[in-house]
Amino acid sequence: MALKLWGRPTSARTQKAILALAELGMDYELILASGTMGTGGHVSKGHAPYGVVDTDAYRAMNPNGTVPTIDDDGFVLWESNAIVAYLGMAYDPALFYGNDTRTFASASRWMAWENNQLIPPMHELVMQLVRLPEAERDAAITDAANQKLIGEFKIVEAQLGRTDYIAGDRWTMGDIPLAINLHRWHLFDMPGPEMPNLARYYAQVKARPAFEAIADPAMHLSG
Ligand SMILES: N[C@@H](CCC(=O)N[C@@H](CS)C(=O)NCC(=O)O)C(=O)O
Repeated sequence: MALKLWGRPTSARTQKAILALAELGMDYELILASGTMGTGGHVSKGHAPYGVVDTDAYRAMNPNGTVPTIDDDGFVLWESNAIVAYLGMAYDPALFYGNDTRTFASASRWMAWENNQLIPPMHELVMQLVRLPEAERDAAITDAANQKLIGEFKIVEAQLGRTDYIAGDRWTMGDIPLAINLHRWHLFDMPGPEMPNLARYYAQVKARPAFEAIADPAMHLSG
């Protein structure tokens, strides 16, 4: 039975699962689910959401009512970074972390960092730039979120001066969340300082065949 993934293609966290599955070359069934977005766009603009997340059956799997959630042959899991780590450990530990405990720990550290440091300002940006109705947008909030993001990307820039990828000199699962956030930020075309290591890294992660699964600008700019 193919793995089931509940989520929406415009969700950066759902995209982590999509990119991980593409890296693994796995087939899966995507079930559209969301309380905030649907085919037309965001609920703040009056569009109907995909739904599903408020049903009893979904809440029994994921009491948060958020996406993504997976069901892999009866094993249900939510939390996007846990999903990425699970898929790697279950299906290709060599690819995802060199089958090495310290590489796993280092990649996990950058995934937790992404959840804590990158996602909050990135969420602010996506709301201000694409999801909210124009009348509800605030240039000062956009600018503050971009400045916060630049500060975080400078930490990545310094790390990438020491290593080719975020958790060492080889690609790991730690590059999955970072690549998605970086791609989204480039598509937003926000002002920022020159960060040559980050630019080099963005070209590297974009060149991976699996990147195609999350490359479509519509997955990042639709609101
Ligand atoms: N920490 C959770 C957060 C999950 C989360 O907030 N997901 C967002 C999408 S990126 C969501 O469900 N938004 C509301 C919705 O689409 O209904 C994770 O990483 O999976």
